Amino acid sequence: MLAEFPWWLRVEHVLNIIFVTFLIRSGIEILATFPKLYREEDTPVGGAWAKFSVKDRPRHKYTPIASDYENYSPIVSLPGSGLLGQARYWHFITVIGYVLFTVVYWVLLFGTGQWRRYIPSDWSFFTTLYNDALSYLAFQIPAHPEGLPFNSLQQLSYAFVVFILPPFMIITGFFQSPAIANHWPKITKALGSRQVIRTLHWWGLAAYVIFIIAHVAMVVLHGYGAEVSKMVFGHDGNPVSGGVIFTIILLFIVLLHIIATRASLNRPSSVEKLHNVVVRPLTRSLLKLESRQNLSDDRISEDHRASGTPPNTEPYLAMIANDYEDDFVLEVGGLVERPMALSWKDLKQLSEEYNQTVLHHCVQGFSSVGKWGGVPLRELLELARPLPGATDVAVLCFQNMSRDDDHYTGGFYYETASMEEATQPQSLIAITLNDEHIPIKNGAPCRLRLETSTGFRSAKWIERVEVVNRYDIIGDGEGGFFEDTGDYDRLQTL
Ligand SMILES: Nc1nc2c(c(=O)[nH]1)N[C@H]1C(S)=C(S)[C@@H](COP(=O)(O)O)O[C@H]1N2
Ligand SMILES: [Mo]
Repeated sequence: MLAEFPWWLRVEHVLNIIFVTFLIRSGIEILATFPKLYREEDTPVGGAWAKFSVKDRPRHKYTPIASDYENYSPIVSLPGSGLLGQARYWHFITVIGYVLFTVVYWVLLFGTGQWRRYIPSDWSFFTTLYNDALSYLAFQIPAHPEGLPFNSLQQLSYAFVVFILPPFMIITGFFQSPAIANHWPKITKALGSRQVIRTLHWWGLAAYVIFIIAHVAMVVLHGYGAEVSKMVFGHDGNPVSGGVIFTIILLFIVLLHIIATRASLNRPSSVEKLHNVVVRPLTRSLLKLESRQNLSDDRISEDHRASGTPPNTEPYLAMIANDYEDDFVLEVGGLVERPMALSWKDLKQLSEEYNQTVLHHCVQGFSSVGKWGGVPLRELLELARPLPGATDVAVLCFQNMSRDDDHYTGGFYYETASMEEATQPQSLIAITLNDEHIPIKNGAPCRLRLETSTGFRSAKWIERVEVVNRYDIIGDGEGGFFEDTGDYDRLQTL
């Protein structure tokens, strides 16, 4: 029964090639935007244990994270050219299919007894394994045990990629989601926290790549036609037609990759639409996972790394230079019963020493731990009393990206959040970082913190909070600066 391959297992094999290659290419693009791996929870300049970068960079103390981007070729990454938003769309579209597929595959394997194909049933397996390894080292192809289509070494590596690697990648992948990681901070810590999880996910990628290289090499070594015939007809009896048909299937998969790459480069909004249909139900439900972080103070990063360049106008600089406790006012207005103008001191008083020590997840991959003090947004909203019909909260910034930041073009930075998100317990208008005024680079005098999303939604240098009944008429209508310009999702909970 195990000598031949049932039809569903052959279909599964093709789907697996599609899913895994899409995940690998888009995953490499995601890695490329912060091509470094860390052992610690945070990501100090110069502290990486691995770098996948060819660029030479100036060694300033303050290096903008945006300059870390690598633009890999579309041959290795999907879609190439450092398009992180598009790469994330593909990664998440694929992962939804991949998770469902893995579940169906396992159910079929266990339901039909085909799992015995991969999991050895007695201890003599290890003697066979040793002998088979010796055979390979002597450049001889080991014999198959009776009734099985592959030898012990193949069996072991298949067991690894079928039963161990997928759940490992799914868990380490999902725990990179800020919504998930920050809702279960203890599990996150037990897994080693943000950067260790990211590193583990990278090792999984390496394992997939090594497996694929070895697997393809073995197929060629054992005889391409006969081997792929098993994956077309279920047995090795038709090496010629099997070889031709399988090659056509592979070419079709290459075509899928070309179509996906071109779609991202030429019609990014159609990929976004596909993403919204497939992935939004998940990201929307992740919004229900409130951030429950209360990290211990000894985890606070020495330097909370920054992304983006501060506003560069005279009024802003004068305000900062003149100790803004009296000069700064945060306006809270729009669709509210009681518009307010709050000074830094007012905010300080309203905050009643409220603090949250939390892990920051930049969409590129860097992380820091900071203790943010300020006024929970829902308390501010309770004071301002949103009018009926209010749906979203917009925060508007002093910073204009074209004017202030060499890495970007576009207008004023802003962000919006649904009422549901804005009123979560750790959605915060922050005025202090680690008990001090927020440093300029991290958003002085005041910033938003949205702990269930990736970092770009936590707008810095804000001057106005505006309650609105629609956000599609602000900026380009996508809900925020990077949503407008960088193909990111407003519900960036993954
Ligand atoms: N106004 C403004 N806010 C911003 C940004 C920016 O460029 N401008 N960068 C965002 C990004 S991409 C991240 S990761 C976080 C970084 O916060 P930090 O600098 O305190 O680490 O701020 C976000 N808020
Ligand atoms: Mo970021």
